[in-house]
Amino acid sequence: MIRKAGFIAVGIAAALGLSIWAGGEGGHAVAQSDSYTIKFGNVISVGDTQNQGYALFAELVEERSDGRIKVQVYPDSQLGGEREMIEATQFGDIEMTAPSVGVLANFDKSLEVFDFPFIFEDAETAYKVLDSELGDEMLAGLENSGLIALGWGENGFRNLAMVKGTVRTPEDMRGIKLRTMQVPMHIAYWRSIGAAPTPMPFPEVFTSLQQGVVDGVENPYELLFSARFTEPAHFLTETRHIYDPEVILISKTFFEGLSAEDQKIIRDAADEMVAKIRSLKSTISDEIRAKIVAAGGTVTDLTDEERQQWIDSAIPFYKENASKVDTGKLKAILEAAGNTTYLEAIQ
Ligand code: EAX
Repeated sequence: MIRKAGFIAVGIAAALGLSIWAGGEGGHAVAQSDSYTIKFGNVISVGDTQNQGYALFAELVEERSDGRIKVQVYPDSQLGGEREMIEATQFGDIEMTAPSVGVLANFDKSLEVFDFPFIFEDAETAYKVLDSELGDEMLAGLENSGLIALGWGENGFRNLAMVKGTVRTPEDMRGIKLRTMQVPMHIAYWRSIGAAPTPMPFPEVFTSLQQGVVDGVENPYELLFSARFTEPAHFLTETRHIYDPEVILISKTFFEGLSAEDQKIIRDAADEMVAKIRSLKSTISDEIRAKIVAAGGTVTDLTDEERQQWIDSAIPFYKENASKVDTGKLKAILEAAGNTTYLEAIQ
């Protein structure tokens, strides 16, 4: 995986005007008194809540290091898609990124348990699981992939946005070309209910919607709106089918080359960033939902019966796929989330 990233890393290095990595260890040992810049790439729109959190992180790190450490945030996919940026971070060509957990699961299969639909009822339940020992263990596992996880970020609950008309039930998805992330379990779920999932990196989505390559997309309201996907895809349905945590990543080779003092500055600032993102996220969906409607979109809530149809639609998927992931972890998460429907389905 790391080797394959070479050409992408070259592209990013060129975009940043850096010299091109030519083999050996990625990252660089940094002496305690050194001044340096952390490049933090992400696909999120510049004003979105995540980037407000990343800006706070940059500010705190700079201030607490007396200006020695600068954090340069590159939002809006300036450095490419999420897979590319994860590879560049492994490589040490950029220092930080914060992808959706689903995309990251391509690099650490144990994270795939978060890619099962309808696990979490609300964000509080998700936080309880993410902040538990199990969540910590999953973050720590990323070290095997050349990445240090500084914490769980948050994208939020994902909803549907369609171009041609409102979707209410799983049956309505039959034959629909839905852009998904490049996430095997997401693709498998949508396929299992008869949709035609079309995986692609985030930077390609807007044009694909406009050109009719796909009939719809799914993402939290905030990103759907800020990335302007709701212009072509203005029929929204609040399915909340996936709670999407992001993971705040820093290059392992880079981080391990830092002094203990700098590592602490970075870790502490990351904790504050996560707290800020969560607090901003608590109200943003409703705010953005109102903006989508004001801009001429429609947002449909499911009836209880329709929601139940969605939940039931994933039972065959759980039965089929539970044994393909770390089943013990999946069960532990469902249990901690109080989700008996799928627990019973996979017993
Ligand atoms: O992590 O690709 C996506 O749809 C993600 O939600 C986005 O990249 C943010």
